[in-house]
Amino acid sequence: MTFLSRATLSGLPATVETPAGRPALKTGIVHFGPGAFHRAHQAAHIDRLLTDDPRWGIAAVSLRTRGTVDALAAQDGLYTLAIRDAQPSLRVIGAHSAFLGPEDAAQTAALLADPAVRLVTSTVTEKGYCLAPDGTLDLSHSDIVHDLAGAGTPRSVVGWIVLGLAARRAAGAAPFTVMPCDNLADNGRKLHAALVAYAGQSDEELAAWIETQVAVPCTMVDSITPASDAGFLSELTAQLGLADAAAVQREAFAQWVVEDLGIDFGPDLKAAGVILTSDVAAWERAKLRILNGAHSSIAYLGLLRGAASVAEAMQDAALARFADAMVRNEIQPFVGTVPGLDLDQYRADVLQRFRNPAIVHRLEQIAIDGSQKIPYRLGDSLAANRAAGVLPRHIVTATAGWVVFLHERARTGTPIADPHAAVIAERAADNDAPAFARALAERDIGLSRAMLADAALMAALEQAVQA
Ligand code: CS2
Repeated sequence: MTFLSRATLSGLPATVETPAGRPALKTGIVHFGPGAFHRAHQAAHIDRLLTDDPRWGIAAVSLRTRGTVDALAAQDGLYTLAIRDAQPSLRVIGAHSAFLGPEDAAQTAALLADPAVRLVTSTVTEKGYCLAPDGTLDLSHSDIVHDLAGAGTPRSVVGWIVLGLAARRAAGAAPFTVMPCDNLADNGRKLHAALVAYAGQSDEELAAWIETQVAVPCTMVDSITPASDAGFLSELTAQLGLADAAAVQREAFAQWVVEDLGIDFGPDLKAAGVILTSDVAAWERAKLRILNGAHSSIAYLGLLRGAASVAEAMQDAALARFADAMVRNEIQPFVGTVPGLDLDQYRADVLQRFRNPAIVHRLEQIAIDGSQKIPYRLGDSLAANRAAGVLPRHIVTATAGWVVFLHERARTGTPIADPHAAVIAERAADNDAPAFARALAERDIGLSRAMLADAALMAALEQAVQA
């Protein structure tokens, strides 16, 4: 089987856009977590800059497994981005300049210390930041405990970034900018505080330097990117006439909003298609609560109703109506205004994107790591409603959907993909579903302990779980 590489690039069908003829890349960005979302989103943006300005190649660093970086390296960093939408297209991305796995710690450290690297970005999922339920660094997290002990190379992205920043400071060099690109509200603020807290455990001066000298903008990232499953890869092989082990697929829509801190990020992000705004929080709120809130609701309720993909769940008229009513009546009123965004239109567009027939986005993929997602996606809207004295029945039902989903999985011995899976299974075994909901809240797992003091809310949740 022939794979995509620089040598085979010219054999691709003429309809495929390629970076052929591009000058050799230098590394100006280090990225932790080169999964499908990064390759389909950030790398596709940065790729647009590189023909004219090859300084901003991305070093892909994978902290857990080598699979992706090896596949990328074997293909000279080239891979296909398949746009699956009303107007499908194929484009080869060539934005990566280095491929580093867990064993390549020395090279990763050297790049972080190199002043040519201006930006350190991450897509490590919500749980990758090792935060406690209150959003601060979880100092009892096993990776953080390991990294703070200082024996061996860091396991956490927080540990790695602080290591890199410490090297910059020791050399009297300017810091790099840190840019988290995961679906957490206030992601920049939270990561910045986590870096300061981590550094402060051993070096107060470094912590103060990170606090005052390092920029960590908040970001909002958006593009529906289903996992690259075997079906997609084999279909693509037929289209390309060769194999591509690092290919990704996504919808046409892609948005990357970055907090405008009035600083030079290095690469010209605006030219890469990034929206720079001082009000990223409003964009984040709209996206996390409307898109991701509806996504997770549809995932859990859809799975309980026997659907497998988002598009299939949207064919379930009752579920589609539920999602629309929840967003319209219970989420949108508490999002606030987003300059330049019409929320009614946004809701309609998002639900339309969910119906994209060209994409098979498995509900199981979205259902992963619910304890890390529910607080931002549904919990914040729930709290906003309660603060206004409203009991939002749809959000309560969607939250109950998550609880019942977990309870059923645990009861039938089906594996649960969640960092709290062990406790979840244990609590589910000992309790009926309503008591299980309470047990989750008591432990701040997905639900918040504060909910327990809200008798009307707990009664509604227990009732919804029962139903
Ligand atoms: C999804 C998101 O997997 C999930 O949890 O809700 O990855 C979603 O597809 C993206 O945030 C869309 O931008």
